[in-house]
Amino acid sequence: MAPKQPPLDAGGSRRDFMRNGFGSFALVCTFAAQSSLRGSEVTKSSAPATSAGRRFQAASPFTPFTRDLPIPPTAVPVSTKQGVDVYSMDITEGIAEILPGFETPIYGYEGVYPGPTIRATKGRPTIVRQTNKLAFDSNVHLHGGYVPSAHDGHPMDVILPGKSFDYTYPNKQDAATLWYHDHAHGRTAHTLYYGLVGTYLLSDDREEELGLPTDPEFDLPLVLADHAFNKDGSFRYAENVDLGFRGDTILVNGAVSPRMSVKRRLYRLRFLNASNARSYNLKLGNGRTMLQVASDGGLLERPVSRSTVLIHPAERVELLLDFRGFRPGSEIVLQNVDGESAGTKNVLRFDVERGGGAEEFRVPRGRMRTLEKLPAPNASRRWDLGLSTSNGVQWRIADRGYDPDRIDVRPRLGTSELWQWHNPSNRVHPMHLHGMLFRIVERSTGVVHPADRGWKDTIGVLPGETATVQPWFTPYTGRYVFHCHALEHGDKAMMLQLEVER
Ligand SMILES: [Cu+2]
Repeated sequence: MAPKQPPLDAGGSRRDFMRNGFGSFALVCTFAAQSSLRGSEVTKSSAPATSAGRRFQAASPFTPFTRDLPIPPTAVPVSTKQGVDVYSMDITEGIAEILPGFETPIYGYEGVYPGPTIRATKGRPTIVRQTNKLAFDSNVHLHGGYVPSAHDGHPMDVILPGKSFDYTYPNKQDAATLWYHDHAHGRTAHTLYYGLVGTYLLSDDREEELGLPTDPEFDLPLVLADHAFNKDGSFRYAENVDLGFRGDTILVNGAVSPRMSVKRRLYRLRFLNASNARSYNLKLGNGRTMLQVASDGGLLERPVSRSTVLIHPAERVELLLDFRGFRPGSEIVLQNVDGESAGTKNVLRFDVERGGGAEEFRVPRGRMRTLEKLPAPNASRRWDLGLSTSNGVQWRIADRGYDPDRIDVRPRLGTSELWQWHNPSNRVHPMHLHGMLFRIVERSTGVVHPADRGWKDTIGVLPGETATVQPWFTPYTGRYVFHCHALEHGDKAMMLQLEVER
């Protein structure tokens, strides 16, 4: 029997749309409607209003800065054998309380959104046994990881329903904020939107030497994603292959524009843009600066002071925020200045508490690392990014759509090339390379920002821009993909394949 497909559109009619208009919101829907993602469409049944429901009628579930920032659970190994930490996760359906008083059906690792945070250490391998309890194929890609091809979560290497796969991660790279997510071909826009994302925080001795916060209380992941809701509280998704999905509400770790209670201490905030297609331009209230210490592939050479931070889908940015200089009771809002509405502008508010105790971590000054020198490039390639309408709306790289039976590039292991992303379209294309890292060499839109000069695995190629990157085809041979991480673009064929050969 063929596996059931995920529902293509869990949205109902426009009448069912619960808009994020927190200023004028009136709760008109039935409280706690039960819905399920099971089967080919969302089923709904109504339940009577409860006292809990009435309590929420006074305030909109979209009112910003009312919920405390949720922290995803930290994964605990089921065993440790000969220095290898073994984890076990179920890829399954779940229910999340995203809007207070509502139940939102999700897909989730361990049934939660975002999935459990895996904290790994350089030099200490992990094995993650993933069991697919969904009714359709799934797999897991460790985004940004140096991972052998067979464990990379290639779009065609899927876990069938009811089956398991042991993903082995060598963790031989430098400390970085990695993340894991579904990569089964053609449905990532849907499955990531409904919750199949989690962070994987790889640490090493260098960040300890630098005194960066490593205590989970002060070192935490912040998963950004824009969503929309039906009146029963379920996620609303409508496919738009050209623009990509745009929601009217920003979630941070699965809560609407939450508040985060902070001590007068130093915090290391690891932002992940897990949105389908939205970019964020983060800015602190009153234009205070933020200190960026790391990007996709780990530490920058030097910390970079930033007044705004642009983060495209799939990118990670580590920011140090120092609340020691703030008076207790201070409220500092982090905004997305590119948002088009209150719901897409308000990201997070930091509420400074009294006290905090002695600081044990340090703000790094000067050089944090020396980036490895890449071998001289031995080829130069140009990849044109464009839309095709000959077979429905699809996206193309160099006039090609994804074909799993075709290898588009065969670089030699250990070599490097110059790859020029040429984007004549009017969309941002966050181009991502699996299994290896690159550096940004040149941008037609201006100088390469100091914060973009570290190791990268994703670059947001802007409308009209030509950006040149230098990938280093290391450390493994084998088949990998590179693709646009605007998920609707990647699903609709904006993906090619490389095979690294010895
Ligand atoms: Cu794209």
